[in-house]
Amino acid sequence: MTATLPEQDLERHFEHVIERDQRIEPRDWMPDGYRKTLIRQVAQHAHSEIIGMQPEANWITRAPSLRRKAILLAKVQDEAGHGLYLYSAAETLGADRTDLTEKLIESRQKYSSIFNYPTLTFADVGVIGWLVDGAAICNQVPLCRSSYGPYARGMVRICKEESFHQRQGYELLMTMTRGTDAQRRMVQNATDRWWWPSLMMFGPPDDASPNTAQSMAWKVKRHTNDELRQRFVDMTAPQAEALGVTLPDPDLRWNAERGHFDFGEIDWAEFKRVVSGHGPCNAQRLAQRRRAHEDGAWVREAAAAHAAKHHSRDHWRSPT
Ligand code: BYC
Repeated sequence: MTATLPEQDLERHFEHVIERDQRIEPRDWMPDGYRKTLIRQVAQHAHSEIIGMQPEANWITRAPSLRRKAILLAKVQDEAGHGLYLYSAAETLGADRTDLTEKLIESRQKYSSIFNYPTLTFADVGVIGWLVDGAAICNQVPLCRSSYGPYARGMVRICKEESFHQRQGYELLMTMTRGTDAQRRMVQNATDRWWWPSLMMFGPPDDASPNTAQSMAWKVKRHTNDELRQRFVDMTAPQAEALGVTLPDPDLRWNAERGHFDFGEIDWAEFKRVVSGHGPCNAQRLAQRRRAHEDGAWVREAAAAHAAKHHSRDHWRSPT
């Protein structure tokens, strides 16, 4: 739809597309707020994928076998790919990737709280696959129906890969829980440390979530933070039982009346601390990202010089 129509017609068309569950595409007119909220969410999501490579990459050099190393390398590489699709989706909204990267390394844009916790043993690799990728799937499958076309389409492939990641985590944990007592203790210890931060991935409770109502109205988000958190608990509690690990919540129990698991109070003060830059690994994660960016400067310069050379060659070759 061209931008020569009066603004109210464009807005009516936009609302009609949303109402009919169709997709907004990059060239369509969209309200500034819609564009802004998408850039915010997609950029944060992209940053999370890129920073999210670090906790697990910590174990690549110390994986216990060649097989586990190959699996972990492939998984971490997938996360890099997800980051790139998402930065590309943000670019279709007019964002500039260099600018987004700068905002991340200057702490002017967020990334997921979950990646500010340390990975202390190899069991953390399995628990991240099971819980963190499991939470990511719960949150991201509905985003395949997000109203913005490039984001929704990107999420389809990302979710396929995330569900593969979740299964690899679960498989690693099944192997470890069938192993020695020491291995079972490692799995339980990692579960104790990652459970509550995984619940925080879904964001603040609905009554403290400033963006949910508008994002739901625009169908950028399809469910509220609390709905998805509940879905995750319901999915994960039986998996914990099957694995033989205990989730560290004395209030976790099946509520037949609600048809859901009840669970305990989340420590929102901890969430706020981590999101505001004061978690156990925030400084380390950003320093590492900054270093990687600086070390990669020569690659970006070489790529730009190469592109410029080809551009000028193509220019001289083009027919007059
Ligand atoms: N950490 O109004 P709200 C992954 C921020 S998975 C940090 O509810 P919204 C991966 C929020 O941005 C992780 N910040 O916001 C998995 C907002 O701040 P601003 C990434 C958080 O957007 C495995 C403020 O708090 N997944 O990548 O409606 C391996 C108020 O929140 C968090 C995604 O990004 C948090 N946990 O809902 C490797 C999925 N929660 O911007 C990688 C896409 C909230 O107003 N994103 N905040 O300053 C979403 O679905 C939504 O953006 C959220 C938040 C549910 C996360």
